[in-house]
Amino acid sequence: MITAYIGLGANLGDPLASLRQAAQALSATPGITALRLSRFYRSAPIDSSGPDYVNAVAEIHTSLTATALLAALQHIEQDHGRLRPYRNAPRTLDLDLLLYGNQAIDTPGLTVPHPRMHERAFVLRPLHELAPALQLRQGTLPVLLQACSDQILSVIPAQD
Ligand code: A4P
Ligand code: MG
Repeated sequence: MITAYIGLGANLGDPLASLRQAAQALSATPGITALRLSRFYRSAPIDSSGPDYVNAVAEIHTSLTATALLAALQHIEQDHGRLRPYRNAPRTLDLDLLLYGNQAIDTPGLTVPHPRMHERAFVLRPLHELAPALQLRQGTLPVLLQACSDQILSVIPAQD
């Protein structure tokens, strides 16, 4: 079993509902167990456009290979009507494979750790909530969070 972290994001449609459904779909995927979900965060778009995003991170235990896990994420994205008109376009659901154990993967279709996660508060804050002691190649989560403290991010209250 590998511990993996998935970044969830959406800024079109009903983002909160999409993220909740995506977390349920992840839990229901064969080969994925023990899902722990962070709180939901509202965040201003980074290198992107449109309304604010809702973001969260999920920790899972999985027996799937990284490639099979990515395929499962893309399948869930498709179920949510994800269109890809251009890179970083607003989206109804984006599922990124952030970390897959401590493996480094660099193939044409998959780069892990996710190459931009260390500079994004909308990933680092929820990740820190789930795994405060986690270290990325670029540093500890608190140090990396300090470096992107200008990014606007707020916790969405649970009853929302
Ligand atoms: N791919 C390679 N590595 C991975 C990985 N680790 N996880 C490939 C997932 N996919 C990976 O992704 C394009 C291709 O990347 C996939 O076919 C897969 O084979 P995509 O999801 O179709 O395209 P994208 O989302 O436009 O690109 P990407 O790279 O996911 O974008 P980013 O960098 O993740 O940025 N601002 C806020 N506030 N919140 C957000 O969630 N998200 C983005 C997306 C930009 N700004 C944001 C947010
Ligand atoms: Mg993506």
